[in-house]
Amino acid sequence: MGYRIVVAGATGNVGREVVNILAERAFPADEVAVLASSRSQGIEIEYGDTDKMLKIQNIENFDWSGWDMAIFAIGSEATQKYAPIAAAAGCVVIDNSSLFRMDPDVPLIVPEVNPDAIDTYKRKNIIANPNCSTAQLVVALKPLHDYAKITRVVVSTYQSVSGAGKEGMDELFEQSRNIFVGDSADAKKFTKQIAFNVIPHIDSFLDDGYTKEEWKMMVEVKKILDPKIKLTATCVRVPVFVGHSEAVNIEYEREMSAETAQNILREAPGIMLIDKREDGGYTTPVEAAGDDATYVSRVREDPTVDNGLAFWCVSDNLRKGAALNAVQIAELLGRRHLKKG
Ligand code: 11C
Repeated sequence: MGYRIVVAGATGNVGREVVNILAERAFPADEVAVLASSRSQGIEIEYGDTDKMLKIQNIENFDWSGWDMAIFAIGSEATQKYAPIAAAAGCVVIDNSSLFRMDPDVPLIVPEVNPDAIDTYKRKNIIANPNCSTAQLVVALKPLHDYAKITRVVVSTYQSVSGAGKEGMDELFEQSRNIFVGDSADAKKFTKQIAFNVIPHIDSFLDDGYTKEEWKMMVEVKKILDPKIKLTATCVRVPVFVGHSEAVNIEYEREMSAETAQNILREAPGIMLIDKREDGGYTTPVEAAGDDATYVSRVREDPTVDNGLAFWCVSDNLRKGAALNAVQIAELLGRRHLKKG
């Protein structure tokens, strides 16, 4: 016997990936329900590369009882409305939005990093999935932190437009084409032209001058990995369709040589170390897109601080940053708490 699992927001960038990844990983599902708004009701979508087709159901009148778990990719506003209804009906919600991440009664999980934290999920029947830029970072930081405690992280991100949804991808495509043919490049989704440009602004501004995206990295790393880690971030949108990159600078309590870090990362779960100190001996977002791994390259010591280390890290933001991590949480939940068969 397998699970009855729901994907809410199955027509969006992340929801589509969730459906593909469930099929790809042969998630033990007896039944998969795909939900979206009434606009998409009745549309048929493929269950990955299988022959199976799934019909979109209207989330507004969906009956959540009898479903084991639901992966939500519908944004904070709709999550606020539907997650409590699903959770109260006994369907465990694995939520991609930022709504519940910092709720002390909701575990925020990256399975390679803090699997044990899932054990408190029953407090609300909700489990949160972190922000994409946090997920790949903690996968890389965790094994290094286990060896020599991290005290401070300075991270600069280079985030793809798919993080801003389909509208973000469409805007990069249309602006690039318009500029080529000499038309205007009006910004709609982003605050400035994104084609052939970079924008040092993701999500809304906070009073202290940081953006919410930067704040999320700071607080989520503390919640998932270690509240003692101090982190400062600068989050930048770049004209890349899929794949977030991060330049990471770390200070440790004790010495961490580049060679030790490379050896640790080579063995670490979820990490692919591609670090040849030669032309092209590193990974870029184009190569990471479509893959599950978090790629780490350019590992080197930082001689300007005590026990400093720097590296470059790239991952598919729609997969490890969102859909894959959510499916891994569903698998973890099944293994630890909702055993079937
Ligand atoms: C971006 N990281 O690239 C964002 C998208 O809190 O889940 C995901 C936002 C979130 O724009």
